[in-house]
Amino acid sequence: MITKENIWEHNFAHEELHKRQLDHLATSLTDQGIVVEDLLKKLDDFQIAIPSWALGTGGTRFGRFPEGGEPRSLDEKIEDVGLLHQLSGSCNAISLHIPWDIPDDAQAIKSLANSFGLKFDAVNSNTFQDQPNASFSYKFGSLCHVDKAVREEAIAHNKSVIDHGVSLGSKALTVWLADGSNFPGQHNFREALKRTQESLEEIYAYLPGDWHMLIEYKPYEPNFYSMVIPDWGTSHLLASQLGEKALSLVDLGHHLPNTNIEQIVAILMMREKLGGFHFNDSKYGDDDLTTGSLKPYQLFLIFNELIDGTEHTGNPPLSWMIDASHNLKDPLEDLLQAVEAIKIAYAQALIVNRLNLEEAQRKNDVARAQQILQDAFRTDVRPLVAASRLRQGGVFDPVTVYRQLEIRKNLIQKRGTKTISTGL
Ligand code: PSV
Ligand code: MN
Ligand code: MN
Repeated sequence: MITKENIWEHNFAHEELHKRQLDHLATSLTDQGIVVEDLLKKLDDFQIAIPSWALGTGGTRFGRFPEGGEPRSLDEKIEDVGLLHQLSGSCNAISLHIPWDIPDDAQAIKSLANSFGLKFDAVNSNTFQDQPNASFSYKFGSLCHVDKAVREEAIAHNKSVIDHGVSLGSKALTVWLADGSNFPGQHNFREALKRTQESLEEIYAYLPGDWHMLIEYKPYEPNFYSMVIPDWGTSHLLASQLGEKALSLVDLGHHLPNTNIEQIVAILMMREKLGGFHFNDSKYGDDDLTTGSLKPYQLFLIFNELIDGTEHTGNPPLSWMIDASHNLKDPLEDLLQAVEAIKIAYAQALIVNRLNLEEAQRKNDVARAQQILQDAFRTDVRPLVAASRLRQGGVFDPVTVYRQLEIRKNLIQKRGTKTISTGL
């Protein structure tokens, strides 16, 4: 849908402007002793996975207002991620939810993805909904269920998700459990966690040698009195007991308001147990709004810890994914905005003067420490992010190109207005 000529024309038209902006920033960074080429290489390498369920219009339990042109199949979801990657140069992977996206012919799906330069990131299991033809219901839980037969069904499902992942070249299984209770007395907390641990052990034993299991936590929803894995401590406890292939996954929306997420990141990395991220933004809870739309400073502080942790701990490489819902905006525009926000926060954190920060911390110079962080945060690094995008074959201004080429209109013509996407 986007030709090389489209990209060339747009980039050519903005060449002068881009050069002027970049020169200005590069001069200022060089004056600070920063090697701009090193920064660009790090930005080039930073790739964010897109979940297969985020490409359609989202919704709430009150309603959904689809834009049209939504992908009707896994093939079309891959095409959409290919489009995002073509524009941004930063989305080289797709993350599947099974059974929403069962790859019937793994080889064909893999080669379609390859043709867009895409790989398969972590595969996600789903035991939070009953599946058609299932023998048992997850109404009262899955891996924690009191009935062994239900637990076995959920374990078998997770194993089959691993099998699908293996056939696609994925290297991680993400487990998010909706398991929990809605009323006091419903669960024996200790026993529910113990059963979950035992179920996870069986899934862990099935993991291929070079795989990771990423354990997500969430304080509430869909259960509102207790969740079996409510917080990073419980996730870390499970991951530690399981073994070195099990790691915790931080979804930015899965915290109670005002939680210090950057501190959680630092501690998990210190323990070498942080496995990945689900990016989104929120005001209240798991709002799943566009990353960086509400709390860009928090996002920057998180990246600041991620970089510090990468330099000072042996934490394994992380899996990055956007996990947001697009209720009002065109999902593809929203995802492009999220990718940009993530790369901006990363670039800002990369330019933090760490030697000066360490010195300020050693001397208890609180005001200077704050100043150092805010100097980086208040730097407009967008020209640097654009430069990296252009090096990756992307465009100067992704959303503008998306609009000028009327991509949504084309998608609606091709796919219709009434498509119903899988997912939430
Ligand atoms: C749950 O709220 C979650 O964040 C998990 O990552 C799920 O897999 C995803 O949303 C999609 O339902
Ligand atoms: Mn998530
Ligand atoms: Mn969530």
